[in-house]
Amino acid sequence: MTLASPLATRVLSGDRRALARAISAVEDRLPGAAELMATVYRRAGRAHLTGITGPPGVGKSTLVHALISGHRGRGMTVGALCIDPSSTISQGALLGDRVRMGGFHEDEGVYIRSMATRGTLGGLARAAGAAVILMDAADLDEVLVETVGVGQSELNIRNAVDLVVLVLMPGSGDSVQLLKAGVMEIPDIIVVNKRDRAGAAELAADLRRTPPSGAGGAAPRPRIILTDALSGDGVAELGDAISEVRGHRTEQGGVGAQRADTAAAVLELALEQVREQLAGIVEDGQAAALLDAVSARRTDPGSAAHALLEQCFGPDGARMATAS
Ligand SMILES: Nc1nc2c(ncn2[C@@H]2O[C@H](COP(=O)(O)OP(=O)(O)OP(=O)(O)O)[C@@H](O)[C@H]2O)c(=O)[nH]1
Ligand SMILES: [Mg+2]
Repeated sequence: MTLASPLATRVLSGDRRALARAISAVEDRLPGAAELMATVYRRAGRAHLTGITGPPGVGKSTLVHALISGHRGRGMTVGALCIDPSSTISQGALLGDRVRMGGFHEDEGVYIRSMATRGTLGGLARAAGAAVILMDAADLDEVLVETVGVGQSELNIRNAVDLVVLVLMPGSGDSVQLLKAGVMEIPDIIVVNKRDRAGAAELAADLRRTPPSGAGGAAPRPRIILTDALSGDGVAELGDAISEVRGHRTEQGGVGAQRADTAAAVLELALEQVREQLAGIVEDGQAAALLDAVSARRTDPGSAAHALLEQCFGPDGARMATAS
């Protein structure tokens, strides 16, 4: 028996130290991590999962802190996952400090975790997705996931959460342009934080006037909420908006929508695994001769790609991958 079984039992019973170990096991890809995930997944699906994203410094962590307080006030247990794709510092030193130091460290009802890049962005997304499932399975009522992100470079957490809140502030003009241009995925809710600062009302009016276009297709207009995360002004309204959107989602999101979400999540994981395996072959130098052949124009990139797939998955796997 590997580490999976006893650890899974402890995670499912709400043991926070077991949860921490389980997330590390997934991050480090320890033997048994996949089995652990397979076991806990069956028991997850009860928590409310909310993504909080936006450009650096707009007040995401402060807002997460305020939301945690609100949830605790209603007796909910809360998990917060703070992800920083730009940092490679692991566990704590920098990340999520604003939340971590916010006085929750002695509260058993709050579990806070930070995650930084260890390998690829896809690898981080995979680990984050798994951490969310573990926190959900560990009997936390609300799970908040903070990620830095603007436009297409953002770490895609949409598949890991039920809904996404984009946080902006007056002066974060670039991201507003990206949103309008349809470069950025349309969030469910847009928060104009730092409403105490000049330009907040104008930004909100601007967003209302010109709704984001593109990426989301027929997606409904996002709700726009103004907050001051430091004073807590507007945070209750944000909490209500999150509940409402979630309610709608549950009513409308039939099996079809759920299957589409599941398909996206599974596809992303599969692609990440394929990507990692292929990259491993290239990085190990096992494909050096092949790459040299392309450089010397003895073979073309398409044929080389097929040969690489063959090297990784054997002739049958490669044939399936390039059949279409
Ligand atoms: N005036 C004002 N300042 C705020 C507000 N919310 C957050 N801040 C301040 O803005 C700064 C950044 O806040 P954070 O919560 O760390 O922002 P963040 O988006 O999590 O930042 P990163 O995680 O580094 O991307 C801090 O100095 C906060 O105190 C607000 O509503 N009004
Ligand atoms: Mg932050």
